Amino acid sequence: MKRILVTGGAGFIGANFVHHMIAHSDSEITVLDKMTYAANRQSLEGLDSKRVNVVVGDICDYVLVNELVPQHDAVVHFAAETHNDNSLHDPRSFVNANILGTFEILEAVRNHSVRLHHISTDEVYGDLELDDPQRFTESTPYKPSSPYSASKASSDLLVKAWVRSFGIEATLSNCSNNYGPYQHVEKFIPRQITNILAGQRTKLYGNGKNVRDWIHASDHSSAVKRILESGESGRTYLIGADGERNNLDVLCMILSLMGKDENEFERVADRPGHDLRYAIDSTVLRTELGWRPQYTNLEHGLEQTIAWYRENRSWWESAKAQTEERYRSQHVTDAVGVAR
Ligand code: NAD
Ligand code: TDX
Repeated sequence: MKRILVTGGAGFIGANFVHHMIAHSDSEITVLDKMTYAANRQSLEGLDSKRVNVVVGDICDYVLVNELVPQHDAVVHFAAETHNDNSLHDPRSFVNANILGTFEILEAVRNHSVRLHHISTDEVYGDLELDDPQRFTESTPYKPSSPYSASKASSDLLVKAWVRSFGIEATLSNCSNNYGPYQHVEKFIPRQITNILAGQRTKLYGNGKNVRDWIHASDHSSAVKRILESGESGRTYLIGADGERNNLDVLCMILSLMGKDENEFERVADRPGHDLRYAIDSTVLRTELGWRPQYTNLEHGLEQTIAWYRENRSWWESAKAQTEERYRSQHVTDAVGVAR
């Protein structure tokens, strides 16, 4: 796996993956990224320019994708529209990037016989009750709830069909909620951290009982590297680090780590269709491929993440005002009409 094409490499997890591969392999990487609002060029600064090349472009661009794919040994496909709240207001961009974009990547890896690893999410499985003893496994049926998760589920199904019908060499992974450096301030954890750093109140959707299964982006990267090296074509691997917490607990942890009173938050309108709980059983990845997460203490991982946002204000400050403005304009069009 010497030459790797990383789609979406200027986004949160893609950038963490590029840093991980540069530090832990001798790969040469081409990033293909459209540089949407979610991308940040600064996330790739300081990397060896002999090993990392950035191409600004769209995965839906047939000509560009077919020019780049054959120059590589593998494609790791992160590029997507990723924010659930946005998918409720602009589903078209999710269908375009996540479904049609994945289709173009699939056709190119098929035409040029290049290995693919497709990055997906646990949200394709829908949600679990809070007291359900089950967690998601590789055989859980798909039951996505939002336009975002439905578009990711569609992209997964396309990949599986291209493996079965055309024999392409591809693996898939479905991972739980990531946190860590370089995450856009629209997402839950960075939104709360940067609200506190900017002197604003933190925002909790609904009653805060919704559970997410947190994993550090660096552990997601090491899992993807392991699958690229040893995964079996056609297989799906679930990636998770046993990090289930409800949103209220995570918010209280952030407030306390940042020296604030645990009551200093605002309850805002809930997300329509809000998934209740996600939980990943990553036994297959651990037993078959021997993967282990390094970040097993969420509080410690959050402490490091808070320090990163404190020390890298220039990375997030310009996106902050725009993001909060987008939240304000989105809730105006919501039926509930309460500030989010
Ligand atoms: P992100 O929104 O931070 O980054 C997405 C990147 O894709 C951006 O750099 C954007 O510019 C790029 N992009 C979007 N549309 C594009 C297009 N048409 N052509 C080229 N580039 C395009 O997302 P993320 O959180 O880093 O997620 C990356 C992948 O991981 C996604 O596929 C997502 O579904 C998956 N995932 C995310 C999480 C999570 O917790 N964030 C969990 C599991 C899986
Ligand atoms: O301000 C907020 N307050 C709040 O309570 C925000 C932005 C979110 N929330 C809640 C909603 C969710 O229950 O926090 C939880 C996490 O929200 P997000 O960060 O928006 O993530 P989620 O919707 O769970 O999806 C994420 O994980 C799976 C990523 O955005 C997806 O791309 C990934 O597939």
